[in-house]
Amino acid sequence: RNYRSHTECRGDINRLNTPFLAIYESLIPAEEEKEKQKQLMALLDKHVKKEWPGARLFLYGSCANSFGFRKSDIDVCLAMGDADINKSEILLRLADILKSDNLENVQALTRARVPIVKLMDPVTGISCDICVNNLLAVINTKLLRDYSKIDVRLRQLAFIVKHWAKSRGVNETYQGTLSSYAYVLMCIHFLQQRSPSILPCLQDMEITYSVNVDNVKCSFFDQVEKLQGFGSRNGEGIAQLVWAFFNYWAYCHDYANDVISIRTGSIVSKRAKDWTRRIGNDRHLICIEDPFEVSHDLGRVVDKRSIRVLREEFERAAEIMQHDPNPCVKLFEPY
Ligand code: 3AT
Ligand code: MG
Repeated sequence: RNYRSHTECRGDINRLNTPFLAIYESLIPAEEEKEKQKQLMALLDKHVKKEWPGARLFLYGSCANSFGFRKSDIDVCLAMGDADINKSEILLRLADILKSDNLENVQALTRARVPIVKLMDPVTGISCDICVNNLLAVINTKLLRDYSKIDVRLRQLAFIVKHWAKSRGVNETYQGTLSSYAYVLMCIHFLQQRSPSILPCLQDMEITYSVNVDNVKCSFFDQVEKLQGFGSRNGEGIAQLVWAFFNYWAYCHDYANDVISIRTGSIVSKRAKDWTRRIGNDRHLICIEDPFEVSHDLGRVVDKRSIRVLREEFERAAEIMQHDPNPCVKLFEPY
């Protein structure tokens, strides 16, 4: 490789806080979007309750974890209580019910990896995907949202990183790059590791919230209002953090041996998880442990070709952050 780690950041880094914050502000959704989401949820809830009185609807994913851009689609989970159901049957029935209201493009995709009903609501203009009993996603959505309430720099960093990943074409799991969920975990891990740390490890504190989902125990500290000011001993601004984030993934992360783990608030070894060998399609070329499904590596979609693309993009971003006079333009240039 041509470049080495920059142990020292450029001297004018804090000059870049203002333009990065302006980008962040331009991406966050307006308040009225929340109202429209509620309106659509109320409509869906009415139909669902009529057919299945014991069922419940939850928002999950970026529309509920606080890391969603403006005008995003919403992800909804239909929780049926009973685990022993035929998902395809439920989805087909749900699609029939919703077609009879004036919702548009209602389609049941029962053969997808995560089977869903898709639809568009012409009144609010919102598109939505509804899945069945995907409760771990509802819980990991809460964990991410709770982290975002502790220090605003997480939300700022994750928006910049997601915006970069979408602009550079490295937010496409079907092409072997990483999901938005994986990028947010990378940001949480990174802020846990700053010194002094900007985020705590909620799964390593007193348990105030605990649920069992699909035989996985999900428990953590969720009284995050008590953690206001946790990161205030660390005075780093958003530009410094963006610089350090890319510097870490370009030059400091040990891809051969390390797994990042927000569950432990630290690094665990690939060897301890037995993620050293390729098994089937799982290659473990970049390792990001799911906080609840600990045998899941969010990096498992990454292959020999896409790991190169990813690492080259991390290096490009790190170089821009170190040297470019106007990084806020260059960083997000379409690929
Ligand atoms: P976008 O803003 O839509 O890019 P998102 O947060 O909605 O980001 P996804 O659409 O990729 O992210 O995923 C929706 C949610 O599904 C996010 C997370 O709660 C859950 N999820 C996604 N991938 C995984 C995974 N591999 N393991 C567990 N949960 C996941
Ligand atoms: Mg989404």
